[in-house]
Amino acid sequence: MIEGVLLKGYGGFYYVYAEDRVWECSLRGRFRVKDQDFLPGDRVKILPDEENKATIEAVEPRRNALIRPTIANVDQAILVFAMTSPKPDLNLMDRLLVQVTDAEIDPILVFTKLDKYEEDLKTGSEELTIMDVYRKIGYTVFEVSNETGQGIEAVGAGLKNKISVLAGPSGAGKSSLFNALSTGKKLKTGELSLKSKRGRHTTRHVELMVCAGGLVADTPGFSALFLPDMNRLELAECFPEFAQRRSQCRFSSCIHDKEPNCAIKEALENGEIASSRYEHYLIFLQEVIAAERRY
Ligand SMILES: Nc1nc2c(ncn2[C@@H]2O[C@H](COP(=O)(O)OP(=O)(O)OP(=O)(O)O)[C@@H](O)[C@H]2O)c(=O)[nH]1
Ligand SMILES: [Mg+2]
Ligand SMILES: [Zn+2]
Repeated sequence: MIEGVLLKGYGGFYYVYAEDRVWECSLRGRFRVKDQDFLPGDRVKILPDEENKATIEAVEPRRNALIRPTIANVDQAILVFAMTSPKPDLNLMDRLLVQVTDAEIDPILVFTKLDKYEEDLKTGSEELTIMDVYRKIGYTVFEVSNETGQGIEAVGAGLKNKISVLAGPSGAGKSSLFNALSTGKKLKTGELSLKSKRGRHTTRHVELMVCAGGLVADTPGFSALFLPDMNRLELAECFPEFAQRRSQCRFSSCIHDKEPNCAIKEALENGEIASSRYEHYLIFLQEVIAAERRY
């Protein structure tokens, strides 16, 4: 038996990546009754029979599972935002960071359209300093051009042997990044076409794809997000620059809003915490408090 990762289920078959190839698998009888339980990202054991065909014999317990997109065992989320056209929506970026951190998934920030941004600068556009703000907090930040390939290799180096999900607003360059990362080795996939002979398909299939030595899922863009169920203290935990300073607040229950002697507000006034981050924190805090009241 060999170990692999489920890429997708489609048309009654499951496609599993193992030993550097994709296997078309069917389920052992005992799995068949609960086959909706399989998600892309599930770690499975398969038994090959003929060439490229196998049966799934066992599935490991999941480490985590995202709801949208539905993928299990996600190691990292690559949050993709354009540096220009469109300008990054920092509220959405901070929201995504909260969601990902709350799910205990590592966030990576990739700023795209570096080529366009550099062109903009020549015509006197304002410099974008936000990348350094996020670097200073401790996030992993990349600046890339999917057009010229600048910075792409560095992003690819972090994908090896991991399950990654691309997320971010529409037009940010997620699919372009995926393509830029995929150049080079093309994998033999056999029957992996998503075109169904049985007619139109409205659901967009979630699938993992082999990319830069790891597995990556592209997702459609979105413009709004709701925060996960969390309490106010958990929210502050999702802001690393707050979490580091929290013990210096006068009250241990401080939510860094109206309380006196708050270390977060002091850091804000000293310019050690970015005002956009604190502003978004307050917006999210109101949402979390409103949600708490509903229960
Ligand atoms: N100049 C430049 N254009 C880019 C870059 N990355 C993406 N684009 C362009 O931006 C547009 C949107 O790119 P996509 O990759 O489709 O964006 P997406 O995030 O996948 O968008 P959705 O699938 O709608 O969520 C396309 O016209 C790309 O050619 C880049 O690094 N530089
Ligand atoms: Mg896309
Ligand atoms: Zn405080």
